[in-house]
Amino acid sequence: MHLARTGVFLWAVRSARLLALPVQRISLIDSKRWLSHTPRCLSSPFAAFPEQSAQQGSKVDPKKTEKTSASDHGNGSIPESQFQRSLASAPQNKIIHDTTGSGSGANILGQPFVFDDVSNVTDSILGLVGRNLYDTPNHPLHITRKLIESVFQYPLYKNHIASNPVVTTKDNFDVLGFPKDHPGRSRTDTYYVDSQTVLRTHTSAHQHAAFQYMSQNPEKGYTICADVYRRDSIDRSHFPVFHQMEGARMWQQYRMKTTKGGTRLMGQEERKAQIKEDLDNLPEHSLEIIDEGGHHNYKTNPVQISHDEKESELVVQHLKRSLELLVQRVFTAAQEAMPGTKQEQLKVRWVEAYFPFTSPSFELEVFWQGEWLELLGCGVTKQEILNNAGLNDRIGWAWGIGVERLAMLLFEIPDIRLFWSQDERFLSQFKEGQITRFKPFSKYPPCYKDVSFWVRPSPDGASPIGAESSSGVAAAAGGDSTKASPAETQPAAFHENDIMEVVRNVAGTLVEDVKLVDEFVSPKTSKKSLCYRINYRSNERTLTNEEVNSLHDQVLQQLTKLPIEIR
Ligand code: FA5
Ligand code: MG
Repeated sequence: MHLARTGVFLWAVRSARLLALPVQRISLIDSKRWLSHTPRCLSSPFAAFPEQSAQQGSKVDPKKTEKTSASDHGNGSIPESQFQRSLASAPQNKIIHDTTGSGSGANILGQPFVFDDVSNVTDSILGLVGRNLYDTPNHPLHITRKLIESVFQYPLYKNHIASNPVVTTKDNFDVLGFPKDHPGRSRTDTYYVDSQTVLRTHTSAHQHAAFQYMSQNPEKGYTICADVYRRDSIDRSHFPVFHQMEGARMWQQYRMKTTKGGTRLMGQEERKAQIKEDLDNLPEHSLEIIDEGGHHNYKTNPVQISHDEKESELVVQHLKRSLELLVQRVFTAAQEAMPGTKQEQLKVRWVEAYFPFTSPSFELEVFWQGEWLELLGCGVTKQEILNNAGLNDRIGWAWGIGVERLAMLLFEIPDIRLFWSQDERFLSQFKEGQITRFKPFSKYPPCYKDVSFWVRPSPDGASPIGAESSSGVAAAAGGDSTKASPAETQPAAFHENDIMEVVRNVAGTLVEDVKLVDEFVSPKTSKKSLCYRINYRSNERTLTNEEVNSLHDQVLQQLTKLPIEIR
């Protein structure tokens, strides 16, 4: 990475120093205060916005605490079963079976849930809920979060965190405009607690609540940091729980005093001029950016019908420049921390994207370890979503960034599993407000094991393999619905994520990656054969043969429950 010593560089250095300043303390609102209904679970964690730095405890939107489906028994018409009651005092974040053995449920962060046919959360995933790594001082994710917050700072931006990942499907999908058949809603991509409740797949699940908060508060933007959950592939840059940070900024038409003593609404032209002024006030930067989307394709990535083209374009420019400054800021901080080290020129590019809740939409990618790595998604917020939160007079942008992706680049952490390490050799390397290069303690040997099986022919064109986006990221948060054919949302005979889930459940962080290494169709039976290679490798120690054999036997045993035929 090479960053020129320009005026912008000085700006970045100056702002990097802010890291050392005491940051605004986020005061947590007691989430129980936000609970106002008792649906099928004994009580609900569906807080409008459980934690934020302002004392807004009374501003809960009653609509947000209603379940939406006809199967909602939130009025208490269904009596609580003994099992439901017992879950309330059961150990947290573990699947509990009822005495008949036919029902199950869990107490997730103090909230009891009875599972239904749609539930697919597992013990291994629930075991990771509530670790709050992004809120643990001296953890690289916390340091990265603070670095991002220092770019999007109070009082212009309010910095929030949201520690309870259990949200309604309404908040995670419906209010954001996800079509009913969006692949992100499928059980192969998303962890369902029950049919109306998921472990959030993205921080955008809190967007509506944050917008409502903004409709009553003076800040012009916000950030939210949280853990998010996706059933996804297993490799060094994907983990089923990761962290996101969401940001938004908006401009408002507002009432101004006139010379005659009355007031008038500041019109769209003035708002446009304000965006232009704010854009001009953003510093220039010296990053090399590839931006073919400078003139983006209006057919596939349109300006919204209700928006003025020029105004939307200004919002896009402000969005892109703000995020480019973030990238420059982050990498300047890294360079500052490691003076004298030879760093490669940072290559960054904008590509067009699709999200149900923004238009136009973009993704920012950086060149990392020989390939383009997606850092974030963003776009101009859909006006309908703003209007639904009472923000009819605003226009604005939003983004969502993968915190690990940034932290891996910053600290040179080579494997996403390391963030979950409780090994002191990892944890002791990081200090609040400092960027230091990770020193691997040792590279332990890999142990490869293959598993081959036949898959049943798929129903009507459903893909037997994961419905992945072109960027290799699951569509759970709306990434690439354009690229997944409608058939992909039908239940496939087999989904790759099911294999990943089995491996994860048995071996957790002891598997580095799982790759498809062979695929063929038998000319005789027309059945498809797939071979996956599992790389058992710990970041912390050498695994013994015995241990790996036992893990692999358990994986094979668990795989027999899938609609596949082990060869
Ligand atoms: C979203 O989640 C959108 N909610 C982002 C957004 C917000 C767009 C607001 C527009 C407006 P996406 O699925 O692309 O988008 O995820 C955002 C980022 O999370 C990705 O760019 C990537 O950096 C990170 N990410 C996605 N999946 C994983 C994973 N399995 N492991 C680690 N990081 C991931
Ligand atoms: Mg994406």
